[in-house]
Amino acid sequence: MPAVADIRLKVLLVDDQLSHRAALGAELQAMGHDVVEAGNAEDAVALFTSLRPDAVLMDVEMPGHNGHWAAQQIRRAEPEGWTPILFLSGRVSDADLAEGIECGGDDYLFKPVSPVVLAAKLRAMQRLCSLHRQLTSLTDQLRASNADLQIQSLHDPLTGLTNRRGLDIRLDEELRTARRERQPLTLILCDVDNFKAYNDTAGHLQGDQCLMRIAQLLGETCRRPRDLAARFGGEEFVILMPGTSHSGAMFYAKGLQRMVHQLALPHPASDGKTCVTLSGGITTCVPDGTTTIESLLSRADAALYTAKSLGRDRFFC
Ligand code: GH3
Ligand code: MG
Ligand code: MG
Ligand code: MG
Ligand code: MG
Repeated sequence: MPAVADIRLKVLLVDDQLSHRAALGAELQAMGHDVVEAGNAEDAVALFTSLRPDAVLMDVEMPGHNGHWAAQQIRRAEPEGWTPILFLSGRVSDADLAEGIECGGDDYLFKPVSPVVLAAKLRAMQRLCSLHRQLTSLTDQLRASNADLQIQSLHDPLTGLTNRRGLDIRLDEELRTARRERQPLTLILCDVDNFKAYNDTAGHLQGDQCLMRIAQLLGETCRRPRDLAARFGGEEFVILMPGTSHSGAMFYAKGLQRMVHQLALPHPASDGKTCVTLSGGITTCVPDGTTTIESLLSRADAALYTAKSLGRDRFFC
């Protein structure tokens, strides 16, 4: 535990009586703290918001709003944070103390307070404050790493594309939307042709590079915000295009085939071709109550099978 007494605090000192503020302010400064003074509850809240002190020493009885009100405003002003509020009051009954704590105070001291007690109480608050800061920073780290994990769990590490899990989630959403809005939905299942032979001749690492280039291209072709390129598994990819009709899908596929040709990734063992090619199965429909993710994928898979049977390097629907 660090020597918390050495930490210099910015203390907001709230009291309607100038003489109290002067005496307490001098004591706090003698302890090495910086002091900001407010003479009423409204000023206290305004100063708290603009100066963000490390601790608040708060009188209860003041003209206008009282210290309880100010404490409540301060708590509201920092829903995530926590600044220690110590009441220092001439109202010294048990009920007064209980009410002060109830209103958001962390401690309740009776006037007059000795400098020794005040210093000790502030030290206790510093300790809690530093624990609170540690907790906040741990919570922030946890939130950030959860967000990272969330992204990782929905993406494929090799290509960076959405993975099968992410695809399932999006497909489910887009299927519902298309059904509700009676809009067409296009799904294309793409498969790299003769990829086993590619791996066998060029090697698995080169195979990975090839998949990355294809994935990059697929990602680039999905220009509209709701289009999605996903790695379905192995050398298979899915393109999901909400709002795209049959003719739009065919137009896209032609363009994609041309771009894969332009990539001109040398394929040492493709039957009849010198470069890597893609085959694809396209399905477009306005989904109804019977359309499911499985039925869409199964239709695209059947079309892909036909594209392969017809000689590969083509898209079929
Ligand atoms: P077809 O034209 O009929 O699709 O033939 P194919 O050889 O592409 O299909 P097959 O299913 O026989 O082989 C797919 C190959 O893809 C086999 C597998 O090792 C390879 N593969 C799957 N995932 C990866 C990967 O992440 N990296 C590499 N390098 N290869 C992969
Ligand atoms: Mg007062
Ligand atoms: Mg395959
Ligand atoms: Mg293949
Ligand atoms: Mg195969």
